[in-house]
Amino acid sequence: MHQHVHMMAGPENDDGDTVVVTDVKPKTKRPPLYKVLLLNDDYTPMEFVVHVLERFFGLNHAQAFEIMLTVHKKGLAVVGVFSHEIAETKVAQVMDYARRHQHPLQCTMEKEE
Ligand code: TYC
Repeated sequence: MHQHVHMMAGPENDDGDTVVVTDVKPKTKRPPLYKVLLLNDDYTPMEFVVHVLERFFGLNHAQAFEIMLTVHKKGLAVVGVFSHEIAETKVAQVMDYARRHQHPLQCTMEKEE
């Protein structure tokens, strides 16, 4: 545990300086994690979304189909949780892949609480 030393001298203190030692909380914050979200739309084919989830998120077909259906019914779903750099890469890969195939599929990221 790290400590701070305080030297205190007061006018009405006749015994000289007083040493006060206080503990300092070790501040090693883990880096924040980011949720990658897939958004529903009316035009992107279901099979394309399933393919995207398999290709970029390492899901098997059943997992990918399940998440695709959740997005379709609820409007969005978390498809994974990653470091900032990995999340940014996934979002860029999905957005670029959708654009190249002329689908309006949207993918975003959001800091985890
Ligand atoms: N709603 C789309 C459809 O009915 C399917 C879809 C699912 C689109 C998930 C986007 O992220 C999405 N064809």
